[in-house]
Amino acid sequence: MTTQDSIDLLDIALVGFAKRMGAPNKLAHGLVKARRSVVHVGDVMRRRRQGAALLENSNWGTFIDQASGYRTFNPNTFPMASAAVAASLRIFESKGGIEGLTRGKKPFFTNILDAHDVEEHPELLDLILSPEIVESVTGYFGTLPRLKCMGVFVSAANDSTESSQLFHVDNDDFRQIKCFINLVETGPGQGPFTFLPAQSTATALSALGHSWGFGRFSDEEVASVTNMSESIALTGGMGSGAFVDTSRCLHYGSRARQGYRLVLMFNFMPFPDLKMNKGMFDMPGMPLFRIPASRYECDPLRRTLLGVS
Ligand SMILES: O=C(O)CCC(=O)C(=O)O
Repeated sequence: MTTQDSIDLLDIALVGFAKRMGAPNKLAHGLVKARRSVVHVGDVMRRRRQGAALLENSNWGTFIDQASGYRTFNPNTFPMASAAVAASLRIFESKGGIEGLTRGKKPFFTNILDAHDVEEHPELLDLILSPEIVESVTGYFGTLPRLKCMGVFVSAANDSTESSQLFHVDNDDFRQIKCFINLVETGPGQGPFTFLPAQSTATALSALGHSWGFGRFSDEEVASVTNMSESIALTGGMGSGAFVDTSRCLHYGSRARQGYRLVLMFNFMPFPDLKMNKGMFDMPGMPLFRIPASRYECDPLRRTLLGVS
């Protein structure tokens, strides 16, 4: 058993105890967050200081809107984006494209990126850890984030509407940022990532009687409490995309009915996050969690962003 496993067992026990004492789910998990923050207080303070220093002369700190929990962007917003898009497409082609796809645990949303690809294609981390992106996410969290996972995800044509193809919010923290970048021209039939802004989500979840935690909702349930014209689908050309707080914005994706969708997705979390170890590492098609950091041996900022120091 690793240290991480034993810490998770302790936190699982803490959640169980708090719930038995009558605490709501969100409060029970808030206790876990507080416990982890106390254990890592030195890192928490250091990340806050580093984040504040980074934002001192930055124009990006308010790029992601706090109230709505998202920000869309176009192919020209980030200087390093076109090189990262081109590298992602080379990786996809080198693995046989859509014909070569072996579907993973989630057959409709399969990551094809591995650690070797990240080492061979530095353009990916050049973008993800670029000042513009790091400062945007730091501004949203108010502290230096941790890059939790990344992937090049293929959503092959399918006829299912299940799991993350249904409206849900992610419950591995109270806030997080996922970035989705379209790698091919994406139309409404190709399963675009689709979400409701945080304000509409809060109204909808409270009308649905949903307290924080696990839950998936049909379109009809969400439509019964929301004006669906507020939903935003990330259709658009290569390099278009968005930052979305998937803990605060109801979302779904991969309802690819006509053709396939291909996205570069990466996920920044506050530190420490609330994730309980579910043994999802290294499963075929799941996001890449063990992101190679060897390139950054002399780069303390990027090592911190990757969670290795
Ligand atoms: O684009 C998709 O398939 C949805 C993915 C999703 O729900 C997530 O990453 O949280």
